[in-house]
Amino acid sequence: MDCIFCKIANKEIVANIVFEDEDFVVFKDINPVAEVHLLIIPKMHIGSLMEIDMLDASKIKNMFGIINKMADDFGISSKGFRVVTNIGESACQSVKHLHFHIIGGRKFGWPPG
Ligand code: DGP
Repeated sequence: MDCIFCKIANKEIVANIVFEDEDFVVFKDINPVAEVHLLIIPKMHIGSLMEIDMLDASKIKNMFGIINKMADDFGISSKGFRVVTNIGESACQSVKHLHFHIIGGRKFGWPPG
């Protein structure tokens, strides 16, 4: 499968990886929209959140724990940060491999554009 995030997970292409365990990789987004802009992906190819059943509950819990740890480690948890996953065309999902954006370091507006 020609998936850029699978290639990052498999180290076939370079990314600025800031965390990795058996199931997940966290790396810096190539087009950051804030001072801190990370992406967490499962190493397994999952198309979007709509296919979350491919991950068992303990791994999903682990993933959110990693998100919180990243927010702590990058100093954005105290002031607040945003976790976003885009699903499908209307939401502008450009990479069809499940990823959560972890974004912080500035004040955000609501609703999002
Ligand atoms: P989304 O629109 O939710 O599918 O966001 C995909 C994000 O992935 C987007 O913010 C840019 C980022 N991205 C795409 N290709 C690469 C890449 O090769 N390396 C890195 N680090 N980020 C990428």
